[in-house]
Amino acid sequence: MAERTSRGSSRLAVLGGSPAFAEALHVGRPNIGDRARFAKRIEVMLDRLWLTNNGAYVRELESRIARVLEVQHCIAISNGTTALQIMATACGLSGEVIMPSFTFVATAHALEWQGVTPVFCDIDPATHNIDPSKVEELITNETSAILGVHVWGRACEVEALERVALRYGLRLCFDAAHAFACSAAGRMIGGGGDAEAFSFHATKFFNTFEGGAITTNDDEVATRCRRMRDFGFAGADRVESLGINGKMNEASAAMGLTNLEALQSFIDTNARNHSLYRSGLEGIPGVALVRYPQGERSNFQYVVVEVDERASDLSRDELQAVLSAENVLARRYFFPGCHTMPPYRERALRAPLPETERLTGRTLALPTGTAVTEADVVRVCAIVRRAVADAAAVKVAVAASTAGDAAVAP
Ligand code: T4K
Repeated sequence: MAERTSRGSSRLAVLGGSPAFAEALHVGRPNIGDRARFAKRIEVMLDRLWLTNNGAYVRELESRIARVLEVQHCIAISNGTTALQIMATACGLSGEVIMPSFTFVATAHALEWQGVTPVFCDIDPATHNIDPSKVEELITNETSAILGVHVWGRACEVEALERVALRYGLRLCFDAAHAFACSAAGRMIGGGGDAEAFSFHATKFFNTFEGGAITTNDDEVATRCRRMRDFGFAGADRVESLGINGKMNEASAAMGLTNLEALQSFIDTNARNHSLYRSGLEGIPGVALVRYPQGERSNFQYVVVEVDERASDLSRDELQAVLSAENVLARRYFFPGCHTMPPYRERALRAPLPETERLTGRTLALPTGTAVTEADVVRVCAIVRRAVADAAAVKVAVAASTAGDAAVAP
């Protein structure tokens, strides 16, 4: 990969210096395995004249993923949102489902699109995941399931959620979009609850361009998912259920097989970047890096900081503006929270979400992945450090540039 040209001056760009990066440094650049092996697979696919519909690459990918995730069934799907939808229907989710609001909006939309109402539950500020102790108060006669999200790839409290689900006879499913190759209490994420749904979107740790999968140890759920991703077909001309087109194509599966071969190198690069961020951000007041649990397997795909303005004297949004002026495009995942977005914002919350609301104002995802070099990380950390050190001047400059933007807005 070409070395990114970086420049920058001793002054922050927001204070009149030149940007540290000549080209944009993104969050979510794809991790891509060996190009020659991918190209070879595409040649074979073209020779085979088999492009989709449960092709050889899809079947190979499914069995390899099932082995990596130590789960009985893997059903490859066209994207993570469709995987959530098929999982929801295959697991019999109906009425209301309890889930966190602190997630990408696709988690809520997938349910709503199926005619299932998301009921938002607050999170545990220590884990950023659904708080099992707050689930019970949200359960009604309409509740059919709990849908946990392993945010940043850090596992939900699976056992505590299992206990609540068991006590009330609820289904338990997981959105594992962030959690490929991560573990929970020593077990690979993928075999939890009734089923788990992954995203293999381009920005995810493991990508198939667009793609996803449902994993489960339940034979019946697996059979239903397989049928439903193919219009409900159970054999030629035999439709046995409602279905949709959720099939993964062969080019995506070829990308998946290639990226699986490079999985360890992706983890190593992400772990290196995460550790560099940890040392580079150490001691900056009010900027806390979200850590991955010791003793678990992690993909380190998200470098997220929590900004506490009381200590940093800079808000998360001001820090984002500082980074943006340097051409570092940090993202406010997951702002502003699903419950504030249409159609959910029209509905009353069943219980307040104070921790969710606090956190959505504080988190910022910084660039990492195989496209981000050690030098990039060092430079980003230096910008953050300088921004907090110069907080008073930065605040004024950001406010002035925001006012300027507002003045030119149509
Ligand atoms: N559940 C959870 C918890 C999720 O996080 C997601 C997806 C889903 C479910 C649904 O799975 P999918 O149906 O997507 O498979 C991005 C992704 O589009 C989305 O997949 C992801 N979560 C979410 C967290 O992030 P945006 O709106 O931030 O996407 P976008 O297009 O702004 O791209 C993000 C960054 O990635 C940009 O800075 C540019 C960079 N990028 C993106 C693409 C597509 C690249 O450098 N190359 C690329 O090819 O949502």
